[in-house]
Parts: sequence; structure tokens; C-alpha cells
Amino acid sequence: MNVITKRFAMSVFAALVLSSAFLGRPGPAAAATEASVNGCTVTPASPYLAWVDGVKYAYANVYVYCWVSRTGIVNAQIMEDDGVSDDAVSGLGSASFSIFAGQTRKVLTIRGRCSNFDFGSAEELYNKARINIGGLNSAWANTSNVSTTC
Ligand SMILES: [Ca+2]
Ligand SMILES: [Ca+2]
Repeated sequence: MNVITKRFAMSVFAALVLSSAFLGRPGPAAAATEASVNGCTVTPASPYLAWVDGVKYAYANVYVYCWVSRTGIVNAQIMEDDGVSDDAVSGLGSASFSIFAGQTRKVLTIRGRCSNFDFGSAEELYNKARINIGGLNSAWANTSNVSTTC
């Protein structure tokens, strides 16, 4: 390869590496805001903050809609976006639910202590959730980030 061809090949390679890095990035940017499996859809709601006994907590609700009557399990967790490795704000919440056809219900509220993960700047909290119906897991669904100071 001459120098110009080689440079062009290198820049194409660099662009591919960059784009795959962005496409492969885990976290809210890559996930859908709802996920479905076996007749039900899970929708995590954005985290919100509340003071309880002088402690600042992040709370988040999770909603499930089923177009057929179903029993299942929901998992959810509040996270802080840190790019490569996100921090857990809450533990991994779990609850079972039974829903009639055509019903939407709040099936879980999780909470975790709001901590100063990003020193000197705001935290970016999001809620992720999935459901398991009849032994099948949905994909994880994520809210977009909520920028807040913990
Ligand atoms: Ca962050
Ligand atoms: Ca901070």
C-alpha cells in the first residue's frame, strides 16, 4: 500500500472501531424503553428522589401490561450511568405478579440510597427492568438518564 492508501485504510479502520465502540456500549443509550415476552410488556419508570428520615433516596416504579392473563416475575434496579461500568444505586429488586388481560399495573417500587458517585458533578440515574413469563426472560428495558445531585 502506498502512504495515502494506507492512511485511508487506517482512518476507515479507526472509524469502524469508534462506531462499534458506540454501538456496543451497554447502558441506557443502547436499550429500549420497554421490553416484551410471552404476552406482557414491562416499562420501567424514571427514578425520582425523596428524603426519608434525613436520607436522600432514589425511588423507581415498574409497570407491566399484559394482553393475555399472565403470572410472572419482574426484576428491576436503579443504576448510575458511568459509561463502561455503571454503579448500582439499589439492589436488584424482584417481585411476582398476576395480571389480567388488558391490564396495566405498577408491580414493583424499588429504592436505593442516592450516593455521590460522580464527584464534582451530577449523577445520571436510570431504572432498568425485565420480566420473566413462563420461564422466558424479556430483554432489559431502560429509562433514559435523570440528571440529579445526590
Ligand atoms: Ca455518572
Ligand atoms: Ca455527584
